[in-house]
Amino acid sequence: MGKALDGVEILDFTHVQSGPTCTQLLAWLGADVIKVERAGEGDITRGQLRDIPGVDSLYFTMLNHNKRSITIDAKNPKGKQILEALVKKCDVLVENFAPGALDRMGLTWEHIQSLNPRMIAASVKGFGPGPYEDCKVYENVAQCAGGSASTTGFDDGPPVVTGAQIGDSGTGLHLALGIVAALYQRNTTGKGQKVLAAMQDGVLNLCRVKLRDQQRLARTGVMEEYPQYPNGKFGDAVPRAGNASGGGQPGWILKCKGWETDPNAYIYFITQAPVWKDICKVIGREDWLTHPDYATPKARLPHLMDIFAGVEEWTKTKTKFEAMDILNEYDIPCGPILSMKEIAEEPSLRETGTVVEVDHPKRGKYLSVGNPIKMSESATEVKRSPLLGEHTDQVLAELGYSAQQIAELRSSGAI
Ligand code: CAO
Repeated sequence: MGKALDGVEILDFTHVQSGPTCTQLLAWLGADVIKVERAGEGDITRGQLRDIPGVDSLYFTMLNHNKRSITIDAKNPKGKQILEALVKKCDVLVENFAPGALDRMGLTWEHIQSLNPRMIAASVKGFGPGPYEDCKVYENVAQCAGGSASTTGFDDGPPVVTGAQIGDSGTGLHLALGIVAALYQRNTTGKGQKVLAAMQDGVLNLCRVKLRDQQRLARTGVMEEYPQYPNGKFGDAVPRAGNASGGGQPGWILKCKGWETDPNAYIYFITQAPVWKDICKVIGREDWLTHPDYATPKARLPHLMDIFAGVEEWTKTKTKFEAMDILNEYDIPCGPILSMKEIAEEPSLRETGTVVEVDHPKRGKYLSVGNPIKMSESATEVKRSPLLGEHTDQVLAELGYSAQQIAELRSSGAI
């Protein structure tokens, strides 16, 4: 079976997490992704957080599947020639260097266009144009600048960053969509274009509901589904909402049986209005059905924390999985707090290819997250990440370099 992006060639100048997430997705969709790295060291993540001495880290292997690796010194004149040959041949250049680094390599947008007017040049940067455009940015900086940290955590504590890599992987995902759209537009215009995904923008896009709430707060001074209502105080900015749902259906994280010793014995419980009767029945609080403080969604809003405390009396008597089974019988929305260990061991995720076991020549078998996007006519086969420079000779041969020329390039330090 063919792949959606068969025939698309990507010059992958990405490193660390945001850019590699993007090009890995494109590779999974069928693009030929040629990752350019510096000889000797390569992508810095190859050596970061290593669990096996001398072996590419899981950080690197889990972000660089299905790619080829070529080493080029982009600052060596002969290395530059190879890069330019790749720019002429490829459809897309993806990079996430610090601002200005690509220009300093000589690959300005004007030069790229002169070499290949069909080239799509896609970048992740920390910030878009503006006061911080020259800043280097990592994940948590983006979470803080994009509105996530100020709205995450509890009201009585400091801002908190989330474990989901919304700044890096989230922005890589945004960039991939931009690239695919630019490829589609090129079908009619015949021209490439620049695609920019700034991490601050990507995080803010994922925090869209909080900008919604900012405006609600400005208008009404209160948000009734937030835990600050009715007894706490609202200031002039969206507060941290703990585990409140963020939507129209109030929810909270509740303890389950075993919570005293298991840090993940919890369930997310949503008091969806249409199943309120069933909730009361299941937890043995049918008195709530006629109680004026609990009978309607509006009446319940000032009492949400009492309600969750009441439901928790019930969830504490069940394991999170027992509670799930019972609640699902009544279509009561809920979700177990799953640990990474539980996720790694979950058979259904293995069956769908969401969690995959990959074999690597140096590290042996390891687990990775497969392609979360499932396409009926473009199935993803997860292939191990390349060793540093594993495909240098192959890619150069495809560009027309002879074995002798490749040997000369190697001895000159260009590759
Ligand atoms: N040959 C020669 N030089 C190379 C090269 C190659 N193959 N690959 C990279 N380089 C050079 C670059 O040209 C640059 O050199 P100059 O600064 O002298 O022009 C240098 O390596 C370092 O690049 P960098 O500044 O991007 O790397 P850094 O480690 O200092 O910064 C990061 C890393 C992530 C902070 C920065 O790249 C950045 O802000 N990127 C944009 C935002 C982003 O993607 N952040 C998320 C990263 S994932 O958490």
